[in-house]
Amino acid sequence: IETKIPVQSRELWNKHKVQKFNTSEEFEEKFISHVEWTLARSLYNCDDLAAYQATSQSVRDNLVIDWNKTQQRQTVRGGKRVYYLSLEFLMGRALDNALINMRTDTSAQDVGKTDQVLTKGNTSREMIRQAMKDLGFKLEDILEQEPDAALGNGGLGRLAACFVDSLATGNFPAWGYGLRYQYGIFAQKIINGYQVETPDYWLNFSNPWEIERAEIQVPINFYGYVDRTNGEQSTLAPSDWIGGERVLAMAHDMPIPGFKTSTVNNLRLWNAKPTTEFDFSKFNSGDYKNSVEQQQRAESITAVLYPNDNFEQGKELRLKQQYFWCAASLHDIVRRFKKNGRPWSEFPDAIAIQLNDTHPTLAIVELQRILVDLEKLDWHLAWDIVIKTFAYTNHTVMQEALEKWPVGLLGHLLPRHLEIIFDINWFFLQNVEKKFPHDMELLSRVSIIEDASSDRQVRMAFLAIIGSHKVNGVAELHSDLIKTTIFQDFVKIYGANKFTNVTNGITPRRWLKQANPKLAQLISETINDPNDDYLLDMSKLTELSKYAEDAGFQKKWNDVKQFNKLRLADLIKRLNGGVDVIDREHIRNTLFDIQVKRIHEYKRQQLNIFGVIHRYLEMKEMLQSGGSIEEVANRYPRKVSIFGGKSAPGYYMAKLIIKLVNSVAEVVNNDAEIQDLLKVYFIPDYNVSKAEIITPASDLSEHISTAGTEASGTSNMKFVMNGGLIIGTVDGANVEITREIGEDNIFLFGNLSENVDELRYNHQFHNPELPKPLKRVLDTVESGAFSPQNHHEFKPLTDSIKYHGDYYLVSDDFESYIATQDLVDEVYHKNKKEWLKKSILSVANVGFFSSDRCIEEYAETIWNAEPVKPE
Ligand code: 9GP
Repeated sequence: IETKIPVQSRELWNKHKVQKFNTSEEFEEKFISHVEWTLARSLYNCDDLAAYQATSQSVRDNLVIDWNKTQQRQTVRGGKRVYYLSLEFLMGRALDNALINMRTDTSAQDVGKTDQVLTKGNTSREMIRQAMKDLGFKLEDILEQEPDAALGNGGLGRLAACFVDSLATGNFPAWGYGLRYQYGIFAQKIINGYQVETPDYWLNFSNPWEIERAEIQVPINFYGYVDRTNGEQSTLAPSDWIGGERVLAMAHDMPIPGFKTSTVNNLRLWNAKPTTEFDFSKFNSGDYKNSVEQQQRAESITAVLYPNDNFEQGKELRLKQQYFWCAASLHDIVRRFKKNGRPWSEFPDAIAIQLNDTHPTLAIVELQRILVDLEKLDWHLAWDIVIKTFAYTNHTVMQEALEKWPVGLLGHLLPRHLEIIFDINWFFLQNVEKKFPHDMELLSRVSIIEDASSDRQVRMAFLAIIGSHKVNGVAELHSDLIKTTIFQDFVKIYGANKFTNVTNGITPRRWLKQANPKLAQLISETINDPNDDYLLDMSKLTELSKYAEDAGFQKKWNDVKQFNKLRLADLIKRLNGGVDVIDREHIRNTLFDIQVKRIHEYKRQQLNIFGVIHRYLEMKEMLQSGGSIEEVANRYPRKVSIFGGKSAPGYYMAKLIIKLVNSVAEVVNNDAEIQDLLKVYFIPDYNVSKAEIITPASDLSEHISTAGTEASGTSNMKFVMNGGLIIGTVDGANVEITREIGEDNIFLFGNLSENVDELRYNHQFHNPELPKPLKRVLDTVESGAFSPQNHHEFKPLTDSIKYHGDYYLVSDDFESYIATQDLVDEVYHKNKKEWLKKSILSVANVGFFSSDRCIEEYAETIWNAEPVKPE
């Protein structure tokens, strides 16, 4: 590797080589020097926040040493590099995760002997916990100081975060590229039952997990025009794009440690900055203030994350973000490649770029522009390189989530890119015409440019397919659906091999070990795996099946669940202003029924809350017709229905669903007659760190989307990994979950995706009668029972089912939903042994859903990439 340091000086460098801390004493020394030197504090003013900062800096120092070695190793070995482009990385907190991942193994004789382990180089969480205690702090309190890095909306962003963890764990030479938003997803407050958004300025205190790379600044252009005064008329020839506005992309790096490996990969996030160039024409004309203001606007590009999940709004600033990020990342990738001096034709052997959804599709166009305009490659040679380099992951079939950009807007912002898109489309359509002559309909259906309306649009998903060598869906059902619906024509054109499936996964380090330490401990003890190797090889969990019916083991299993339920009850009490919602005395016999995810009509939180209302009405009716509370409790045993999730700020119906949940909670929780048998609670500001408390506490979780709408879902996997059972539709990854854990261990209900069209048609043209129990629920809602001040408050919700075609088929699935909920009650309350057996068997067979398995599949079937292991 190149270096500027003369040979005679290198010895000195080696002599003073920085060292990692290995013992608690070395850690303590580091910690104190960071308190004093980095934070300029001391023994007398080191609070929990400062302690968190100093701990993180110390841990980061260790990671940085490995990070440097990893980068050197990957450069020297020269394997294929993978770049994961994602507009969202929903990382959550970093410190606890780093402590878990940088653990070293404990030898068998040291298990349980903390003080011995301390001196044996175990840099794991236990050592730091003890050291923190000695320094006067509690690790748990320190961890709580860290704000979530909430640079994502939901499943798509969290998937990217799990993937970078697995890429590092699998020793793949892989970087993530994203944006460093100053404001992550908004913080949600619930005021009088309504969602209120407040800004999440997560960088309020300096972020110890990022390394600012002030030396890596990439100039990015927007607007302007293509200059053809050099006489070259063809858009296929190298062209000069004269940008009209220029900003700088500055890199911020986040080290990503793998689990039980010294590989530390990089997540590079770009920040927009003004250039130092100055508009002298404005200055000279006396408009100094204006020219500075214009410069300052640069920063707005990376100011906020767009808060929509599965919905594209088409705002110019969003397109600017996308290009800014794609161009900066591509420039960085190309620069690194060029250092090797390899010919361009080897670019796809050296580099694989994965597009997380269509958001980074402009990267395809940017690489073509770099190769043709800047590197002067022949257009077709360049295009061949581009296709071999990129692969695209689709995450949705829903029309409103498929990105399209008006041709006018794209051409104004990126004039040269629009030319290239037209050329890509032209050659593509020619090939289609050759294969399927005279099929004008087909040509117009598959054209990148949608020409149906006066407002022509660029269809980003089509561009992504055409510019990639592989396209994958994220669960089997979804991958089949894209082939038969939205991308059907492309299967005809390219053949089915271009389309594949990689079922999503989650990292067991965060979602089991970190979120559920008690369960992790019980597992490692039971399967005799003190070094937690099962977190790398989840097939080891099948050992647990042996104990599924063992009474002693079931008791321990249940105790862990109760512990986690109490932990959640504490969180809820804290969020509820110190007032308990859940009756702790009966917590063992209270079923925790949880639905936490983005609020969306297709995810059907409305079905869940209508089910709750139905239950409440049934209970009330029993009491009114003379039933005793014991009889009611026998039929409708104790249950708490927990909701959580954010709605996009402009999504009226989703916000109304949140309000309905809170209004129902208000009535039900205060109804003394039902004596705490039913409680409802909406957890405000659901995020990754709350999910780590919520997920382990579920008895039952709900994944009840209309069949065919949820591409995969990943929280379903998290709940199963924590021993919660699922009530769900035959949708997304629920299908594979059923296959893996067995259909006896999941509560499935509802219509199948193949019936959805027919059911929708039926609603549109025949207006079928509502099932009686649902009608009663909707009538009650409309009577103002939950909105005494405004009887019409929830009418848009009830009307959408009654009069507007019930697009999400709530009425079609309602009866099977409540019947299945009855079954849940029966098993949970009447046959606890059976319930625990299902729970244990679920965890025993959840191994397939580790994101390590996903990454291996991507590496093998899409990237053709190999790990670069440390010696
Ligand atoms: O809605 C899907 C969700 O089902 C999936 O689990 C997640 C990760 O693959 O992606 C979501 N899609 C989007 O957020 C937008 O396409």
